[in-house]
Amino acid sequence: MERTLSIIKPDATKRNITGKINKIIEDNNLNIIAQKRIQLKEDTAEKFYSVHKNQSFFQDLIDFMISAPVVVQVLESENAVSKYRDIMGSTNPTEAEEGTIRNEVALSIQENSVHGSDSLENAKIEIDFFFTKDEIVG
Ligand code: IDP
Ligand code: MG
Repeated sequence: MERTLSIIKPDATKRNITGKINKIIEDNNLNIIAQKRIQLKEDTAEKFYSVHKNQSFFQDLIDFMISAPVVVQVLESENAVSKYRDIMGSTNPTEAEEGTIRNEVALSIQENSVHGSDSLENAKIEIDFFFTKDEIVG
């Protein structure tokens, strides 16, 4: 079994579609074993996305991520990391396959509704970034 970090982003919490996204997650047999709605602060968002700090879109991304609450989640299944990346679809929703979350609900390359860890190593780091051990009930 693997665990991965998911974030339901502000464009989705603002549109009241967190349940719709959770249904896609659960219909694909990923188990939501931790979940909380939080308001990111600028410094927290900057730290979480620090790998992108030299990208032209960095400040826009941070402003977007703090523009409304997010829902952070831990998902568990076999191959959870790559499985969730498949279910999310491509970063740019115009390139995301039918049936993926980003194809179904994302608005743009920035407002693309969900984050998912991109490797098992990063999944562990990102889960620890948001959750204590006792908040995760597998
Ligand atoms: P990912 O979320 O599919 O892993 P990353 O390349 O890690 O994509 O980028 C992180 C986030 O930054 C994206 O999900 C999106 O919200 C935003 N982003 C990525 N590329 C662009 C861009 O070219 N313009 C605006 N925002 C972008
Ligand atoms: Mg990424």
